[in-house]
Amino acid sequence: MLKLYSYFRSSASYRVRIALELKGLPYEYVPVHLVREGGQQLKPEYRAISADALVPTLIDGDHTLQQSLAIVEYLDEVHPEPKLLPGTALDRAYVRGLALEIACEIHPLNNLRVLKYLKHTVGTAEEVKDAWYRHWIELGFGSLQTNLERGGKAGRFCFGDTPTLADICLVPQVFNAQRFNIDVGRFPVIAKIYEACMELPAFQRAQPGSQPDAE
Ligand SMILES: N[C@@H](CCC(=O)N[C@@H](CS)C(=O)NCC(=O)O)C(=O)O
Repeated sequence: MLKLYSYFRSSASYRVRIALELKGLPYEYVPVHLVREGGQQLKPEYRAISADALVPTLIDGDHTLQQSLAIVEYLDEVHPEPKLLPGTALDRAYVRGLALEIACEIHPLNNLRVLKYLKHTVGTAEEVKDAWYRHWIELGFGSLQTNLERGGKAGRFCFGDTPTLADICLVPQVFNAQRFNIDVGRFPVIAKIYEACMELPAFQRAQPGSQPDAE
């Protein structure tokens, strides 16, 4: 049985949960509370599993896997149906490009440890920190939407009519945006794809509110 160290609100964990659900893979859910007790990810027990103290971590047998995109691609290789990446090298590069726009250009700037550093070390006021959060999402969503339009490959989803790695990254990022009161309707292409994804039971089962540690 696969074991996933996750936090219900963690968007990187959410990516892996979507992939597991799309592929119908059962897994044990191990909650790591990122806020309680100063952050359970920082405790020695979890650091023994994840040196950089981040979720998700996927355990497959004797193997410990980190980094959500690497985990999703691993699952896609080992359990190829339904495929989460398209069939040609060019299309795979396109889909990975969309996914990485979110995973590299937006998400890391808004990670909890970055926000904590801004607040506690830099001394940033709460409203400035929130503005920072919204800034990077809005900037990133603007260019993501342009790239989706220019790419001309979107159907119901980012690439055609079946979900791919790009949708797996897009949905959790929209969830984060909504939490910070960003009007995602300003990015109609993204909003439409998000709605199409959320019609699928796999995305619904993976969403934060459906997790055992949801609050
Ligand atoms: N690039 C990593 C990002 C992992 C990550 O940033 N996880 C966040 C939750 S979404 C986390 O564990 N944050 C804890 C912290 O910042 O202390 C991945 O894709 O797995």
